[in-house]
Amino acid sequence: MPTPYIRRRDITEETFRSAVDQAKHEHPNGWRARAAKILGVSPSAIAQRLATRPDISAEVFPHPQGHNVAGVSTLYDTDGKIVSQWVKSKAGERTPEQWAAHVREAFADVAPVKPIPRPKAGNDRLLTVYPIGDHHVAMYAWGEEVGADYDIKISERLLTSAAQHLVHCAPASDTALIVNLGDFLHVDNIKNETSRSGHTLDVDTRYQAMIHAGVKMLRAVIETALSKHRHVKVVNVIGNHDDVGAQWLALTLAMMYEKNPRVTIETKPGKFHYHQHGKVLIGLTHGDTGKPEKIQSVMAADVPELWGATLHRYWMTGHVHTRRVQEFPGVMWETFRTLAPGDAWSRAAAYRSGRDMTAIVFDTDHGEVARHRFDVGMLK
Ligand SMILES: [Mn+2]
Repeated sequence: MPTPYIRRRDITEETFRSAVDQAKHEHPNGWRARAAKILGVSPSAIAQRLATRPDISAEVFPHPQGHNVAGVSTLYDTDGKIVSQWVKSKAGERTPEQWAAHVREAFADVAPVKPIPRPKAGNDRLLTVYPIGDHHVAMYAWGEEVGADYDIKISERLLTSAAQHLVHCAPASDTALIVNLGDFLHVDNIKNETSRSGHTLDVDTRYQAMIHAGVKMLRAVIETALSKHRHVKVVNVIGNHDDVGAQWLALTLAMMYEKNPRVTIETKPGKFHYHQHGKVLIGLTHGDTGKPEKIQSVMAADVPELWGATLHRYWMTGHVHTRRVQEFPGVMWETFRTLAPGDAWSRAAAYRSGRDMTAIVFDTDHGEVARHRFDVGMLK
């Protein structure tokens, strides 16, 4: 009776392995023929199948160490018993299965990038702005001296927690604007100084540790925002602590997200940035280059067309680590607090401020319509 033809790929690895085990148990000397019977295939199909399985073929076809079985020729008698067999082996060549195992091993500790699905619903009338006040990553503060500890780890926990809370509270506005208001990085060179004034700073601790943590934190904020908002725009404002750092930070993020159509990283040079949302115009600058009285009219001078096309205009600034809101003709000025505590220098200079981060929601026609706040105390 002819053996029914079964394609080798129709037999699962599990079925094949268990048939081989059963056959070896029942007929230790004629197990290949027995396995062929169990599976309803020809004995040569078993031999071919074994040749594709280096782990099993290593057990059954003796061959030199470091070689792989490249092929097997078997001569059977009329009872299905093996009369003779050629085992062909090849040195050094890896099977596809071995390559796959090597690749798996090499990438074992790399966490897979999870694509963040585009939110299904979105409100195109709304814009949510997440201003990040002077975060001073790598600033060191000694709690006993200034009232609260601060280092790289604490700064990361604070910012990622605040972002998660605020994104959770925010409406599903189509667009999110994440604004690093400047002084995101505490030091600007390996001498632990600012670039312009050369102030010596209290630092935790190495430049490379700071930039690793800084990029990681901003990435976490962006990706949290992507879970709620269809489009995320990021502006990195240059501060007086990160004249140089803010520039490479923007380029780094721009390259990181260049293939993601849902993320826009502003790379326009200069210290003043503008974002229009319907009748809303938002100006962004650190605030170290002039008092609000001087800067407020810069908006009309820089972007007269946008000034003319809008009704609700806002400046968002950092630098002073304290909340101040001031209304000028045609534009509001606001400075934001920071999540970071004061360092020894600012405490000695008698600066005292609350610590928080906010998310502000704007409507295309009516300007600011809602505001959410994360207080540092909420972390505990
Ligand atoms: Mn500053």
